Amino acid sequence: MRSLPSCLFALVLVSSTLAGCAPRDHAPGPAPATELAISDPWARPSPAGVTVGAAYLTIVSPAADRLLAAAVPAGVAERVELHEVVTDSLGQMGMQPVEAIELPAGQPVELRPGAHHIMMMGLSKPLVAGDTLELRLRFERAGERAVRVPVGAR
Ligand SMILES: [Cu+2]
Repeated sequence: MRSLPSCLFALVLVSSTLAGCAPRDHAPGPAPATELAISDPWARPSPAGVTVGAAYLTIVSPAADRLLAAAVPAGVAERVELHEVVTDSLGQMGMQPVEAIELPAGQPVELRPGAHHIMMMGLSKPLVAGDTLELRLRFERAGERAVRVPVGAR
């Protein structure tokens, strides 16, 4: 499942170069990415009784873009926020919502524990290892993308 987004990406590349019909042997190395790529999505299982959960993934955008919002299907969570992790003047770690996550052109932006992440608040049921979360991401330039996020410990 983890390789699904990159497989889809490869399919898009193949179909967009069919017109040129270059033989594979003579292809001039990897083409520069023209599509936003999302890889390695995962969500942490949530312990029973905990109603918040976090999802992580890596985004590479060919052009500068911004992740503006994330959403899950109705009934899964009350709301979904983009969060950053901050350390206060006492050295205490906390997290807070951000308006957007900046995506510099061509640079992988990793949402991971201890950094930016997607926060689900008011989960109607715990996230259980083996489940899949249907996440929708909204980008300023690239528009909407659907991501299947496997739930599992890392
Ligand atoms: Cu958070």
